[in-house]
Amino acid sequence: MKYSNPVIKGFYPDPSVCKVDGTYYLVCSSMQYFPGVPLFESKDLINWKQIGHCLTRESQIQLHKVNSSGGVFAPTLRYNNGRFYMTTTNDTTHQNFYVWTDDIYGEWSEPVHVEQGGIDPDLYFEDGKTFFMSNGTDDNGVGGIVQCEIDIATGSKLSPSCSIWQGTGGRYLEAPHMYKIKGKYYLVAAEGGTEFGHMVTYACGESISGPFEEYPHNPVLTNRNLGGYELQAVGHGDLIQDHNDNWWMLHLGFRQSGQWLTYHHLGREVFLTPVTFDEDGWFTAGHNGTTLTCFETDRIPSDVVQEEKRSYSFENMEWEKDWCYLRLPCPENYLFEQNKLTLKGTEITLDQADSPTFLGIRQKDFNAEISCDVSLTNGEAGITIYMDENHHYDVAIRKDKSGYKVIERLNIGDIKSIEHEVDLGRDSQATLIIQASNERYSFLLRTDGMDILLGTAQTKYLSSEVAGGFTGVIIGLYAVGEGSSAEFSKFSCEYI
Ligand code: 6LW
Repeated sequence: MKYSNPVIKGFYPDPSVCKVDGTYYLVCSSMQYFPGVPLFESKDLINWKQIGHCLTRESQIQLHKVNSSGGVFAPTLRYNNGRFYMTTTNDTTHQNFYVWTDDIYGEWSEPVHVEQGGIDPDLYFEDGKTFFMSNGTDDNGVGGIVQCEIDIATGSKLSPSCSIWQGTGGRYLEAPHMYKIKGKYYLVAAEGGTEFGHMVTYACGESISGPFEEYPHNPVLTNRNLGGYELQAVGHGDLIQDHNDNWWMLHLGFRQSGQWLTYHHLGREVFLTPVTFDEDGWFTAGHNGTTLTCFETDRIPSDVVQEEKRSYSFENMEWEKDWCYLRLPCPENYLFEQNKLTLKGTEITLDQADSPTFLGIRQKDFNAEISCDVSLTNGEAGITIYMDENHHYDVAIRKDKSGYKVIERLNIGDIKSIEHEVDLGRDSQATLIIQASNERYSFLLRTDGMDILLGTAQTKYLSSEVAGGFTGVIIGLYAVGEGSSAEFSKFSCEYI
């Protein structure tokens, strides 16, 4: 059968995967968004369904006023002795921790902290022992992939932290994962930075703490030499063996836009690439070490169909699984009713690295039409195409002394500008529409059955290359202004 990449679209970076009783589970990083660490399941590695989040309580993750692209960095998901473990870093507080659950559909534990620094922690279980790895600096000040043994019940270190591998010389050695395959230890990591030079490298050894011999043809996976190809920045992968013992890698990458000096704005997404071991115990990945938009493979049964939901509405989404907040939300400001959402604004605006009243979903594809009926009492409420507090485009209803208006506002770095206003007079409600393409967003107002184009803006200015950071565009419904309240209904996001 043929399958297409990405297998999970939109801002879902740094995937990590494990398999339990024939089901695959996957987690991603989530930075400043709450709940943290989206959790998915799949029966075939191609169709993934979100089943929840690992970090659902304030006591598990400190996100208050964290910087954008701070907060929750790359997680690792593992299963041992009937228990799931998810370990990650709060990059803002520089803390590594893990949470656990015995019920993958239930709540996760309070955090257990590990006193080893660095990012991208990994857990590896063997013969009753637990090894913890991250990228950073060891107890002697040596950099690289750093490892110690921990007590899994308490998180306390049972051995000093030692740097066990320094990578192949690429910048930003990160994302370490340890595996034991046919008696040998494989240390897989990412290098090159999570951008166009990203790559997966690995080394192999007889002992868990090395020495490790580098795979002679590293990087084993990278698209860095495929200039004009849509899929770029592939790296940061986790290996998994399927039901028929075939090996795969789930890893991140992005889809680029533009021709020269390309960019990406939908964030880093999840890709699936076949992995093959040779007789000497080395493995190769993908098509000559690259990832393709489409793989034809007989490893996946031909009756498996890759499905994709293209149409999203209040009716077919779940508030708790599909939507996310910025940092720590104030629950009183969100009222969920069947097919209707009421938001109460505060004085916190979208331009602050704080928690404005905001509820969003990832933009999963380039071409889309988003629309929503918004009705306002006071203040301002609408839809934002949001990258971070300094990079977002808003279409909203706003009340001022002369009555209600629809506005289109662009917020690009230091430039914050209301580009267009349409007077609604005493009418406090409107249908707001955003049309998205690879290169532009168009903002419209529908009134009396007519669409009025307010303006357009380039996707480029919301890209990671312009805004910086590790996130992707989120489609947010928001309200701003102390005492303001707005009702949202008939929300629709159709991918075209
Ligand atoms: C993550 C690091 C990376 O922790 O990006 O792709 C960082 N690599 O491994 C943030 O997602």
